Amino acid sequence: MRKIIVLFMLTTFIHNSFAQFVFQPNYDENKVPQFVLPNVLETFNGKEVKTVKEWEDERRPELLDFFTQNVYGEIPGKLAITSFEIVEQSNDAIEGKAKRKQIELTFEKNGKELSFNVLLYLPKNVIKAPVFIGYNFYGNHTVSSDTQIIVSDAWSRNNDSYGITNNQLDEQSRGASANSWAVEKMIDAGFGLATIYYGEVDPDKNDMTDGIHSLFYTEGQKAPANNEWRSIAAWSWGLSRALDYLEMDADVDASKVIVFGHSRLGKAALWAGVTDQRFAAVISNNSGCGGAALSKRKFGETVWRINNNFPHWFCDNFKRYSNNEEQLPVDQHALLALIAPRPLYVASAEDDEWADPRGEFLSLHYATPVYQLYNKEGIKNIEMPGINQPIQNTTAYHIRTGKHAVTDFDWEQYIKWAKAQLF
Ligand code: GTR
Repeated sequence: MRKIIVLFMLTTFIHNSFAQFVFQPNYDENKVPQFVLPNVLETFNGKEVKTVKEWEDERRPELLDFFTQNVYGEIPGKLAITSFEIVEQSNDAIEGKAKRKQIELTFEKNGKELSFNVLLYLPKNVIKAPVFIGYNFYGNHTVSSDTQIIVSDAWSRNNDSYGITNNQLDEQSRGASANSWAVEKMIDAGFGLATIYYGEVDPDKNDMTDGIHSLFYTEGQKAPANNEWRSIAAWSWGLSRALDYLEMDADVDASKVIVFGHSRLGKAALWAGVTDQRFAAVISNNSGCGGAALSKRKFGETVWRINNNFPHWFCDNFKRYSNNEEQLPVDQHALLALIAPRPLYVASAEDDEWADPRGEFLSLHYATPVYQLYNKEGIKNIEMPGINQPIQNTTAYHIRTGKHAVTDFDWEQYIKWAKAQLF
């Protein structure tokens, strides 16, 4: 038996190393394969969709079902907030311009329990504030040097530059990602910020026994079924539950909550925006493969590579499309179209080839016909705009100079666009 296991592990290792070698990422536009992009306005049965009603009654549900069953995974039930507690609050945050609240949301099911914390900053001079909501990668205390932010004790990925070596967060990383969170700019513009450490909802590792999934398990179950959620859908679920809380907070205008995410958390933000239409607008920052980028271009990160490197992100059924993008009856432009008619911003970075900026742009371009059904202005031009030259309609796009990150430039655009779209 042992020999068989060793042999199996050895073959898997050789197979994976071989595949990593053979399937080198492509960064050459001339080597992008020819592909047919499914028409967002034609049903799987070939029926042309001409009205909002046909879109909402026929096409939208079948696309949503496809992405649920084959890409992000279905949530095997419902789970509302069992209780919440404002564990800390102050009227004197961000140079006295903001209120701060830290709210612990608790969920109970099948005798198990999970809690996660929302850090909320709200402008003091606004009665009911619109709010940007998004996850952070290394704990709420990293988004600002504010000494009152509680440090999470949840598992974290290690990161040398943050001084995280034993999967534990601590004081050392307080404020370490403040550059990615323009909190003061948001407050000055009249917006609040809600942020959550994603590791409290589901630790980002290939282990489906920790995090929120386990609350739904039947006895002895260790992993979700092939069509069920893994980490990305779990993170999206958490955003919706945080919105449930925001709906109860009298200081928040819950009809103006903009869901934001960077990279893997941009994938989660898009899926949250698709599955929960209460989010008033959606922002995808450098979300790449499995986010805004078209999979069929196979540029930079591919479906095979993402499923191989992060087997816990998408549902198991998505693995059928590893190195098999041709068989996908959808592409990510259809995911973006599911957000219509709500405002949607897709942003790329020039040096972030791994996330395929052109694929992100084209995806938004090809989602435009659905926005047009609602008489909303999408992105008609098939040519990408110049670097640092945002196009801001109901759908918006920019590609800025620099690398895979969230910068002040990005936030300045998001704030300006959100103001124009929501007020
Ligand atoms: C990369 C991954 C991307 C993106 C990124 C991130 O390793 O390949 O899909 O999600 O991580 O989240 O920073």
